Amino acid sequence: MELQNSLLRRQFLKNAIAGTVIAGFGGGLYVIASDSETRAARAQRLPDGRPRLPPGQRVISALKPMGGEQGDPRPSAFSLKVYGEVENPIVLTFSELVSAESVTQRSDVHCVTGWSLLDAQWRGVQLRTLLTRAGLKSEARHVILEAAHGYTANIRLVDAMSFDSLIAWEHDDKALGKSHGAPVRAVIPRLYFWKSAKWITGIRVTHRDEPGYWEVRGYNNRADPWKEERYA
Ligand SMILES: Nc1nc2c(c(=O)[nH]1)N[C@H]1C(S)=C(S)[C@@H](COP(=O)(O)O)O[C@H]1N2
Ligand SMILES: [Mo]
Repeated sequence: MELQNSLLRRQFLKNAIAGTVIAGFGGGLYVIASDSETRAARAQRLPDGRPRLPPGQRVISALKPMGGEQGDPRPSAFSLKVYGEVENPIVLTFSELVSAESVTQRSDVHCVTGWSLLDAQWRGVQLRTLLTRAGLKSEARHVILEAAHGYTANIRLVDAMSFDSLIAWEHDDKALGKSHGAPVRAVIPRLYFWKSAKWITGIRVTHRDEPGYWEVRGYNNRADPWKEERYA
């Protein structure tokens, strides 16, 4: 079943690159935005000189639900642990999380299946704010994002500490939808979107790396879209 899922995703990617305009994955059909938006994004540059649109990506016009086993969406049921290689492990309720120093940021989303969403707006707290509050130990090297039903995504500490890595509860001025991770998800814009764990429950800091849900199923451990690190 997992293998089949992987193969489907690969096929989807080939079709997306070949220019199929309607694609089905994760329970939905959607139209890939016009080629002109894709061309425009490809011509833009990020402040560090990289093209805005990573190779092999096409622009779509709204965030698409990509599936996954949903967690409990009620804020009252939410709790987030920050633990592992930290000096002071913390547990936050929803109201404690949203009263932390929150930020509103726009960032682009890049899905390994070949779609990108430009200028998604997120409200959340920087992951680095939470990690700094818990106090990183000198052994800390990796962060394991833990979610409902055992989903995990591993990211390197440097990616976790990036200014644009967020723990978010709003997308485009609305509370996250159930299928998009309600009440709270991670948003790690520098990496393919599978690293952005929905229905997040824990942030575990480790010394050793621990490949996550997709990483043990053939996806790349680092997942840098500009290097097309799609598969292992
Ligand atoms: N908990 C959890 N988070 C997850 C997933 C999942 O299955 N479970 N899927 C990932 C994948 S593969 C993608 S592409 C994005 C999709 O997010 P979206 O449904 O909001 O577009 O969420 C990621 N986060
Ligand atoms: Mo994905």
